[in-house]
Parts: sequence; C-alpha cells; structure tokens
Amino acid sequence: MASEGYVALPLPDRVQVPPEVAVAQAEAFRLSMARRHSVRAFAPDPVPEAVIRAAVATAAGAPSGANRQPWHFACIGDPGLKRAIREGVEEEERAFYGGGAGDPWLAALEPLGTGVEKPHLTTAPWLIVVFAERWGEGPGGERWKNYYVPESVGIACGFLIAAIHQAGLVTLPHTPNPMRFLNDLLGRPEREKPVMICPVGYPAADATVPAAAKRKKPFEAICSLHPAPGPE
Ligand code: IYR
Repeated sequence: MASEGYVALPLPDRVQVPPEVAVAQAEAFRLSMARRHSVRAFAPDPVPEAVIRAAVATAAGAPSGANRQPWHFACIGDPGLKRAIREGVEEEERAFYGGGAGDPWLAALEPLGTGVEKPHLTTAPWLIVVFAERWGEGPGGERWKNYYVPESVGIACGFLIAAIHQAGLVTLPHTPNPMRFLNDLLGRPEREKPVMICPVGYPAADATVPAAAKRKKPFEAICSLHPAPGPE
C-alpha cells in the first residue's frame, strides 16, 4: 500500500465546551448508554434500511490500527438468508451446548438463559454480520498487513452497538464459533473472519432481560484514579 506521507489538517469539528458542560454531557451519555440492554426477543416490525446504513457508517468511523479499517459489515434483510444463517448458527450451538463448551462455561452462561435455539436470527428484521479483515488485498492481488485487527474491530462493534441503541433499536451481540460458514453464505473472502452477528430490530412486547445481566461491577472495582480523589 503506497504511503501519501503525513498531511496535517486543522482539527475538524472542533468544540471547546466549559468543564461543567463536559460533565453534564458525559453524565447524559452515561445515562443513555445505561438504558441499553441486550435483548433476545425481537418484534418482526420492519426497520428502515437507512437506519442500518447509518449505524454501519457510524461503526466504520471508528479508529483503527494505522487507519486500515479492517472490517466489513454484511447487512441481511433477506428472509431466506436469515434462515440459512440461523440454521448454520444453531448447528454450531448444538455442538457447543452438547459438550463442546465444557461444564464451567455452560455454568457461567446459565444465569443468562442462553441455548441452542436462536429464533431472534429469523425474527429480527436485520442481521449485521461483522467481519474482521485479517489482511488487506488490492485489486491486483497485492497484500498488506492490517494492525491491531481484534482491537480495531472490537471498537467498531462498540460504535455499532451504541448507534443501534441511539436509533431506539435493540441488538444482541452474538459470537458463535467458528462461523466460517458465514463466508460461504455471504460471499466474503477467506481473509475475512466473521466475528459477530448483530440482530437489529424493535424489542418484542414481552421481551425480558436476564436479571444477572444487569448486575454490574461497582465502579470502584473497575476504575482506579491516580492521584486518588480527595475529600469532596
Ligand atoms: N455463542 C453461544 C454461547 C454464548 C457464549 C457467551 I461468552 C455468551 O455471553 C453468550 C452465549 C450462544 O450464543 O448461545
């Protein structure tokens, strides 16, 4: 891949908010994201393609190693393709829940109520399959290295999940293993590895979430401040 060298642009979209506005905005975003829940039961109501396109464009704006953008998002609204994906996923999950996972893993999943059946993969109006591009390839077959691929794609997935939530929709990040059948179904090259399936839609009227999923670690357990905060 040819380098164009370093070209500096003045920071686009510069904002400089007062500290109290920064605190208020951070808190507003925290509260909004705290209202995001992974949902397993979807309503069949349609979702406009424009929402899916906007969410994917948001994800594709994520930072990535050397700006290689090592991702591809396959968006599936076709019912036959969704059914084929569900069948492939459930076949893998049968092996996983039938012993492949091992007892400690199955015990860890029990409070989440997961299982082989994945009806959401056909009920949700859209599935977004996220692929990680392990290396880049030009039209002439020349190859280049991508950097920090899992980290980059993980960040993009976070952006995608936040964008879906911001649109007022729900998803359930799903990561069956090894998922290679998705390359065949979706015509993606071998150098792309499927890493996540995000069903997207409205929640079913009777949707529930596992109580266990709502127990978050105390803030003090996941964050340390240096220097330690003084007395209020
Ligand atoms: N992929 C399986 C199992 C599973 C694994 C983890 I780690 C989860 O947080 C949830 C499920 C499934 O989707 O059922």
